[in-house]
Amino acid sequence: MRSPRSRVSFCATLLLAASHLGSSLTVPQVFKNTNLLRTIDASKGYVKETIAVIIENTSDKPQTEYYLPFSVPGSSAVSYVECKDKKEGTPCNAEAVDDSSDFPLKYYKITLPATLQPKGQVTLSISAGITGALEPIPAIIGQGDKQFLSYTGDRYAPSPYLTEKQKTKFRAANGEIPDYTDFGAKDVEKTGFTLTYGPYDNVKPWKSEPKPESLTVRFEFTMPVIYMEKLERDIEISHWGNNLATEERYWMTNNGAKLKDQFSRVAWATSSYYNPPTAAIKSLLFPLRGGSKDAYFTDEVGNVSTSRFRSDTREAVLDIKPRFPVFGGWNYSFVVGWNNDLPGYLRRGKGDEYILKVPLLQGPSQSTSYGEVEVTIILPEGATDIKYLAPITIGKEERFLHKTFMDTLGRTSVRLTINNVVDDLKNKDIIVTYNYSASAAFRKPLVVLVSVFSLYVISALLARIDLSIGK
Ligand SMILES: *[C@@H]1O[C@H](CO)[C@@H](O)[C@H](O)[C@H]1NC(C)=O
Ligand SMILES: *[C@@H]1O[C@H](CO)[C@@H](O)[C@H](O)[C@H]1NC(C)=O
Ligand SMILES: *[C@@H]1O[C@H](CO)[C@@H](O)[C@H](O)[C@H]1NC(C)=O
Ligand SMILES: CC(=O)N[C@H]1CO[C@H](CO)[C@@H](O)[C@@H]1O
Repeated sequence: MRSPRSRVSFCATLLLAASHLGSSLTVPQVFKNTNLLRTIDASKGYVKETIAVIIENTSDKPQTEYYLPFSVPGSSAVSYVECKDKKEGTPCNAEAVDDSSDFPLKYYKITLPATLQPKGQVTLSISAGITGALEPIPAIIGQGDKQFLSYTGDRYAPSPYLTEKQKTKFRAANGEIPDYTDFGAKDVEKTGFTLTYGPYDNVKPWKSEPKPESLTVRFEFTMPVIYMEKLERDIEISHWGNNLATEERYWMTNNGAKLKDQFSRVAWATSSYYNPPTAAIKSLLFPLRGGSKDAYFTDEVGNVSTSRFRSDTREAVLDIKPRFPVFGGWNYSFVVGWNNDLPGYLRRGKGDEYILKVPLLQGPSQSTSYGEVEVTIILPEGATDIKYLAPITIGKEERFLHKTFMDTLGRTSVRLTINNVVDDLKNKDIIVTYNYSASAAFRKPLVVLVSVFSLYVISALLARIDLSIGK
């Protein structure tokens, strides 16, 4: 018979074997972090967090699943997570865990690029874009004042495993860092744009109680905090016109510190002469692919003439100036669009199959984050069998027929919605394949021919009627 004592130790082993995280997520204690370096890059107006970590399998079984949480308090959110084996460069899959019982932590399940044998080690590099984590402090500033952003996060990188050694690097936009948490005892070091916290030894697995220690950094940010509340991006393919048309409708806000007093055009004009850095959005530069043409820029009022566009076969740039400088808390909606020759983006596959490769997101060269991005790909009439391969997890997908002038059926369209996007996604391609048969391709000229012919017949008839009246 078992003694009560052995039963107690059996329970203790069970407790050790699984640290309980809320009601639904249980992370098996099969790893330890041997060495972890966390980099928090806040130099772009949103946060990019990178974790480089050597993990070790501390169990007696081969392991493939590693868990990593990101802290997203308040209205902040994870935009994307990317993972790779740091040495080999092989990508690994990172999947959001549907569990919020450990708020503010958002967990990701990482599938290791290869099974890790007991005692085995692997170095992972995991990056995440995080939106809404920077707050202007002060929240309201004068027209010529400096702008500062503030970041608050955990002192220790949160992990469900023991971390033997760790450091955190915080990267600001420049060397002006008036306030930052100093835990004392040479815990933090400032060099240039960077603060380094640690090294810290043997940090225990994350627990919500007692409340984990946090660190706050307030730094100067001389650029605007460009935020697109919404972007509607339409990509329209015309086999017949041999054209790829792009149109983008933006609802933009400057998420920086709000303007204290009324805007002074005189002060603005005077200071503009010296062209000082400003937290207002004065212009936006859209780098486009080579060969782009027919670019336009309109807003609610109409065509905006203060835009410049230059293009050659290698590159193209559309430089737009909003009608007014967009200060913190101000909005500006506008539309840009351009054309490209289709052959640079579309190739023929087997049989009736076509393969389209276009950037999922383009947008301005300045760092930008997006609330909601809706990308609509409008294929020719009669396209079937549509499949796509996206560089990011798509939130929502809709398929419908888009009807325009002279279409009989409507064009096959796919609309993809993604939330909380950062510009790291810029220029990553989406690949769309579809079938488009010769008979479908013939429909358009046929419709045009029939309509022209009927017009001819009608006018001929009218002419005869005319004649008969004239008699
Ligand atoms: C706007 O500009 C485009 C292209 O430059 C031109 O075709 C169009 O007529 C203009 N519209 C207005 C209302 O000025
Ligand atoms: C800007 O747009 C947001 C969201 O559409 C709105 O809540 C806000 O009131 C607008 N701000 C101004 C100054 O119009
Ligand atoms: C689409 O094209 C591929 C390649 O030619 C072919 O295997 C497939 O059967 C086609 N699908 C349809 C519905 O025609
Ligand atoms: C079976 C086996 O070798 N398990 C080992 C897994 O790794 C930890 C340390 O990393 C060892 O303590 C285990 O013995």
